[in-house]
Amino acid sequence: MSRRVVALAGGVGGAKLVHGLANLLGENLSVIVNTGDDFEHVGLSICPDIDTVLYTLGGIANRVQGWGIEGESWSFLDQLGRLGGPDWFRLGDRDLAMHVLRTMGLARGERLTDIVARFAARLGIEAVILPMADEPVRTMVLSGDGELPFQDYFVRLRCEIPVSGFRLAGIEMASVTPEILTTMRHPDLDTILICPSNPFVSVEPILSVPGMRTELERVPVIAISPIIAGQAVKGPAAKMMRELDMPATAFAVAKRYAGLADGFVIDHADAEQAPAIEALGMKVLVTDALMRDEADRIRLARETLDFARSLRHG
Ligand code: FO1
Repeated sequence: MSRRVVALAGGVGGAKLVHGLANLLGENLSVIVNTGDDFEHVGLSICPDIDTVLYTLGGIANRVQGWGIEGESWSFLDQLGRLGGPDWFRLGDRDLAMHVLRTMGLARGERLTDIVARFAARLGIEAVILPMADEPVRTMVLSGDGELPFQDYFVRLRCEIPVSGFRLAGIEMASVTPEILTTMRHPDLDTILICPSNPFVSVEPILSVPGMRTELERVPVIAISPIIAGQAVKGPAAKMMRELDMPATAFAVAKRYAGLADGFVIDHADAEQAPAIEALGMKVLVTDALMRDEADRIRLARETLDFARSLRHG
């Protein structure tokens, strides 16, 4: 029997586990990707998390920075800066092709879902990659008296300002796509995974799409902690937790997923938190949750799928 798996993912951290899962599951993997990080920049529609997943599964990602394309050149960006344009967001020459084609497709009235499916096919990707919604949703970062778009916070300001909350602009107009509904209701779907992505700005936008949460009630949901030993594996998750008056722990992440996740995966470094997480009503898998290389990605993916199977049978 072919078991189908859905993964909810943000950018770099999520894409690593997705890569491991894709190795094991091929076309039986569907990935629902955050679009809250998307923005319009120099006239182009940029979808950073979708592109990170596309480049990673397409085998062309820059492994060191986690986003963008390996062996990229920067002539466009250099000239943009020389002419006084905004060069704080680094658009590589090859990466530009994706943004240009996507912008053209959206301008023609195509759905983001269809555009992404075409890119995935062109890159030889077997897994199904689904934007969380076709309508634009934009994560706004609240700080002090104001708010600013996510990429301004993340890239331009290097996460240096303290956050006090988030607003998902446009979320009330967003809806679960027909492709996501079909995927979530597939009779062979047996596990939904929440990747080790930022719980506030990667996972929360996906869960906030109206109608999404009820689609997560049919099969076991397993979340993998993005926090190991009090630190985010990647990005500002731990810093955000502290600024939001939460301890930066795997347990605090598990608490956010209480009532939603049936299982939670943590690192050996956080093993002492397992009983408290189990008291939230989840089973816990303690393992090596850090993905240093491709072998780790596949190992963690396999262990997580085995864990999911044990929950169904046990
Ligand atoms: N991240 C950066 O830290 N600096 C950049 O200049 C940058 C450019 C960029 C261009 C295209 C793209 O698809 C992603 C890019 N990212 C960049 C990554 C992105 O901002 C973040 O990884 C995600 O939004 C967070 O998940």
